[in-house]
Amino acid sequence: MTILGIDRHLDDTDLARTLAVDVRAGLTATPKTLPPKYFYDARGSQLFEQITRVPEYYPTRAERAILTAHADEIALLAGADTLVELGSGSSEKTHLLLGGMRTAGALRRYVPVDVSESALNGAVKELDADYPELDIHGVVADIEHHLHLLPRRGRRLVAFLGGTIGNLFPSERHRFLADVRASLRPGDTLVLGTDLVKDPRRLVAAYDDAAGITAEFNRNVLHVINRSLGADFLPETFDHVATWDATNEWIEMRLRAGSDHVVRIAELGVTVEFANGEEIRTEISAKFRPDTVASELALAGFAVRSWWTDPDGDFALTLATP
Ligand code: AVJ
Repeated sequence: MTILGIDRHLDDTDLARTLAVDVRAGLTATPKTLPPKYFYDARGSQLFEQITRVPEYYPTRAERAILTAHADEIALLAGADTLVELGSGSSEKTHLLLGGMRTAGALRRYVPVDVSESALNGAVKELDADYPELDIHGVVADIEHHLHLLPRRGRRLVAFLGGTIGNLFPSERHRFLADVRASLRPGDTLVLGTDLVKDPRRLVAAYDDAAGITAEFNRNVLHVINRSLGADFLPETFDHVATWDATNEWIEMRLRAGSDHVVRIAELGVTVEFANGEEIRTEISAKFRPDTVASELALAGFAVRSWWTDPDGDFALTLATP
């Protein structure tokens, strides 16, 4: 493995500034909201790893099953020598894709893209011994803003896995897919992971596990705001709420205040009033139908080449080309 270095399009000051802007906007709005991207500090990332192992949270296992069965086929169809991974989460999935690309004979380069440099370093370390032939070119970037800055070398397979696209609202999703499309050239390929609509009881359980890990993950965003912006939230006084919105076909996570109270956010010079029972929306996680995945990709200028689900039909991977 050769580490080619890291491109930084974002630093801690940028992150602190966007957090401040987003928190001010979200907590002074009615109803109150917070963006899901701030769950993932070191503790939040650890809690998410734990979520992927609770019995109720099927998406990670389902996506892994698809990759285990079809990574070689995906690699052959893509014919890529470069894997670009947007939000380079778990190295295990990366491993399956890189393995497929190696079997296909073309593997040269891995480009993990993440807002967190420590997440990038983690991803690189995990792959160290296994892929001596690999050049690694890390990119610290916000995938909602910096897609045009991605390295252009090689024939690329761009992976956006985990169902994270479901965290975007439909209009944001369209813009994101159109931006990905604009950043690709002929010969490049997108592989997109999407969670699928299913029995609402299973969906709600996946976002409200009995062990309470998702609840703690949800409250973690308040710990992040306390630490980063000098706020005095009492996270444990907020209840975790997960509901299925049948109209929009998304899971909504919220935090519900347990009393009338006021929170001070020192670094914003802001106080926020909560009524007992008032909720902050912290995440949507949209679920898809096979035909909506295809039509949204088509609307963004992609042609769908192939798609796969796990044996239970819970999750889908779609291969699309510009
Ligand atoms: C990592 C964004 C795909 O939406 O299912 C897990 C995050 N939130 N449990 C998802 C999450 C609550 C997860 N993604």
